[in-house]
Amino acid sequence: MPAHRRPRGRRPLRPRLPEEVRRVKTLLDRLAPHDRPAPTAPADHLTLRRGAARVLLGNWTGTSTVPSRTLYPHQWSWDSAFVAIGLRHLSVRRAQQELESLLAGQWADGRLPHIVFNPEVPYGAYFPSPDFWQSSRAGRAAGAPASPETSGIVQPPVHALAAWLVHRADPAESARRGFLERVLPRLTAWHDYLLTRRDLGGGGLAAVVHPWEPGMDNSPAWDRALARVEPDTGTFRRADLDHGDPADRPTDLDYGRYVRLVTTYRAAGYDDRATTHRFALEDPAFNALLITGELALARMAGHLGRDGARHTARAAELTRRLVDRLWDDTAGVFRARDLTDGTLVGRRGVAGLLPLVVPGLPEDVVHALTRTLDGPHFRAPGTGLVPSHDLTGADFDPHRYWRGPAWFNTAWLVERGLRTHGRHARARTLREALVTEAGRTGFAEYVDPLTGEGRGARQFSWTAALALDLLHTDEKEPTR
Ligand code: 9WN
Repeated sequence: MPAHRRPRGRRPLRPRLPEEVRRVKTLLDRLAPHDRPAPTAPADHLTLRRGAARVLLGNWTGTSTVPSRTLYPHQWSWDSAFVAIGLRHLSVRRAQQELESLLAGQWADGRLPHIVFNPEVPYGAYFPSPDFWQSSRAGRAAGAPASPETSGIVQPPVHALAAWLVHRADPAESARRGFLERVLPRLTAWHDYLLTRRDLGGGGLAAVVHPWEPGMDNSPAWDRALARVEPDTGTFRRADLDHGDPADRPTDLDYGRYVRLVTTYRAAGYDDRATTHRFALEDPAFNALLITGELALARMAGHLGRDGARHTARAAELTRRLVDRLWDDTAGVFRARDLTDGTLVGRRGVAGLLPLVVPGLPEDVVHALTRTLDGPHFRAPGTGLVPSHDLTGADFDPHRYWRGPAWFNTAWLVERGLRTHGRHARARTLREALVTEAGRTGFAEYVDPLTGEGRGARQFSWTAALALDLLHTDEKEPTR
C-alpha cells in the first residue's frame, strides 16, 4: 500500500475498555504489596503512586505508551525511555516491551526515529503524520524499515540508561528473557550512528539537525539558527492546536521552518551525507545523555561478560570534548554550538545544566553548574522545578513551549546529576518538588515557573513515570 494512503478499517485508538480495565486492576492489585508506604513515607505518597500508575496504565496502547492521549497519540523516542524508567516499578515486562517496540522502528543505519507511528491512529490526529515523513519509501535507502512507519529524525539518547535501569529492576527476569542480549547490539548501533553520521562538526560530538531532535523544540537557543531557514507556508495543517493553547505552542512561522527542514532532509532520502543541513548544532544535553548512555552500555557489556572498555573510553573522550567545545566558564553554563558559523549560542537554557548527569565532569564545572542552578537565571518563584529558559532573558516566556516553562523530565535529570556529584541535600529538595508538583498538577506536561500553575496536557506519561520512579527509588541509590 502506498505510504501516503491511509489504510481502511481503523480501530479506535483506545483499547476496548473492559479488557483494559481488567488489566489495569490486575496491575494495581499487584502493585499493592510492595507499594505499601515505608513507615516514614507521607501517607499521600500511596495516593500519588496509584495516580501515577493509573496514568501509565491508561496511556498504554497494548505495546507501548503514548505521551498523551490527546496531543501525542503515537510513540515518542525519549518519552518512551522516561516511561520505561517509571514503568519498571509496575511491570518489568511492560518496561522492556516499551523499549523494544521503539527499537522495532530502528533504521538499518542505526538511527532510532523520534516517532514510531501507530497504524491505528488516523492521520489527522497528529501532524506531521506518516504520509508526511514517508519513511518506508523516502528513507528506504537509508535503512528505514518497511513497517512500522516512523519519522526520519531522532531525539536525545536516553534509551541505554533506561534499558540498564529496567534490567536492574529485576535482573533475573531480564536474564530469563534475554533482554540485554537483544537490546545491547541495537543500542550500540544507535550510538554508533550518532557518533559517525552525526559528527557534523568533526569535533567528536553528535549534532542535531532539527529543533525537534534535542526534544526542547521551541527553545530560544534555536532562534538564530532557525531564522536562516526559509519557512514552508500553507501546505500543512497543524493538529496540535486542536488540543493545545496557541499561546503555549510554537508559532506558525516556527512550524513553517520545522516543515521545511524535514522536506529538505526527506528529499535527500534522510541521508546525512547527501543533505546540506541548514540547521546543525551540538547540544549539551543531547551529548551529556549520550555519555551516560555509553556508560550504561559499558555496564551492560560487563554484565554479559563482554568487554565494555570501548564504551568507557568513548564516554571519557566525549566528556573531554563536551567540556572543550561547549563549556562557558564565564557564564557557568554549557551552551549549544552552532555549526553553521562555529559560534556558541548566547542563551542560557536548562540544556546547559543537564551535563550534571555526567559522572566525569571536572569538580570546578560541577560547582559552577550548581551555583547557576540556584542563581537568578534558574531559581523560579512559583516552582521547585527548573525553568527551561533563563528567567532573566529577554525571550523568556512562562507559558510557551520550552521558552520558560519547567518540565519534569529535566528536573528528574538534574536531580540525578546532583546525586551523581554528591549534592544530596539539594537533590532531595528537587525530588520532593517533582513528586509534589506532579501530583498537584494532575501530572501536567509542564509548569508555569512564575506561578506554579500546571499547563499543557494532563495525565502526561513521563511526568507520571518519573514521579513514580522517585517515589520508588531510594535517594541514596548510587547513580554510577
Ligand atoms: C514534536 C512528545 C514530544 C516530546 C518533545 C516535546 C513535544 C513534539 C511536538 O512532544 O514535541 O516531537 O509536537 O511538539 O517538545 O520533547 O518528546 O511528548
